[in-house]
Amino acid sequence: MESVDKLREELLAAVEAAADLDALEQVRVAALGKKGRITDQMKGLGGLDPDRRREAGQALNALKDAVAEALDARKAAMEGAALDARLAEERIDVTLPARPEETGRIHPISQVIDEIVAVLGDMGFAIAEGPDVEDDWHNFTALNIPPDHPARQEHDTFYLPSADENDGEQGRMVLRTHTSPVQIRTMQAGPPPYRVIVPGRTYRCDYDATHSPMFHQVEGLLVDEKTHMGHLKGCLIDFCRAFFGMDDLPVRFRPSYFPFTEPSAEVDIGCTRAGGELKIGGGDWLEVLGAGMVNPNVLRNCGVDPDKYQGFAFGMGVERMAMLKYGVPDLRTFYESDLRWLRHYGFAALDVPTLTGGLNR
Ligand code: 2NL
Repeated sequence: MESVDKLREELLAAVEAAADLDALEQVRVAALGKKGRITDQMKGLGGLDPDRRREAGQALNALKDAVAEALDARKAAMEGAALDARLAEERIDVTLPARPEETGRIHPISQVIDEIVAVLGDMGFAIAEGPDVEDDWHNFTALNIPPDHPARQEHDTFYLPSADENDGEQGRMVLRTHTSPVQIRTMQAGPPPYRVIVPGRTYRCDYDATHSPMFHQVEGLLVDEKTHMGHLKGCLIDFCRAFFGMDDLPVRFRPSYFPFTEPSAEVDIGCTRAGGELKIGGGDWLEVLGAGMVNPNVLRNCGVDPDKYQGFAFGMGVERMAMLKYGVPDLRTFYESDLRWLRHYGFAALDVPTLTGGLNR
């Protein structure tokens, strides 16, 4: 039999000398494998007399344990070093600005929603969202829209098939015709104050140069104990001037009617019409928003006490705002997925919307 001490020295040296995990595995096989040096020695034990056998057996077992332990330690060290190297190699600076996307464009509808949200978000409004498929109660009844209102007729509203299983407690299911049901749900969910804006898709059965069956709105709702028409005016004047990027943009409020607000107003901004062209700013008027003080019936429908709380609401069409701000002449082109159109009217990705938006880039 070889000297156990000599073998130990030799094998431990080989473990230390192994340069990588493959080399280490070769050392393991050569020592502890089926035909390994230690295994060979173990097989030789049978030919010894009992006293020698016990002594040599113990020595070989101790050697086996020592070599196995050295192999484990060396493997752990190698793996630790490999991980350290990878961590050093793959370190990334997450504070670096992202590289601008060269080819993709942001659709003007997305851009304009981002810009509207940036202005109103800066004023303290939070974003609320809700389902596109609504029930009759949230879309109409809660909003003080009477059963015979023209908007409820088949030709304006997309009704879901009137199978009984589609008609909940709250009436037939519809594709929401405005984003107002989300404000209704916000009010139902807890007590005032409310300061929310609701961007989202809306649907009406209508299709021509200025109407698309699917379009986008942003609505807003602010309800507190002493909110009044002055707040509505200040908020929407500031909004129009920030969104269109014009500090002295004329803004006027014209009396109007909505079932869900009382009093109601249409908001016009100054514009100039010259030779078929429309420019923002000037002495002519252009309608951009609808607004009003929330009708007490609507508050009551949502469990809010109209003797304690009052507030204002407003709504705007995103397509219309985009057409006005960026000079898109035909609404239908928003949904044609024409890449040449998108390259022309689209926006660079990561062009973070500022309060004045994309015009001043
Ligand atoms: C428009 C006019 C408006 C509202 C929307 C609203 C919502 C609730 C209560 C009261 Cl929950 N009002 N929304 C109010 C006035 C006008 O939209 O021209 N939209 C495109």
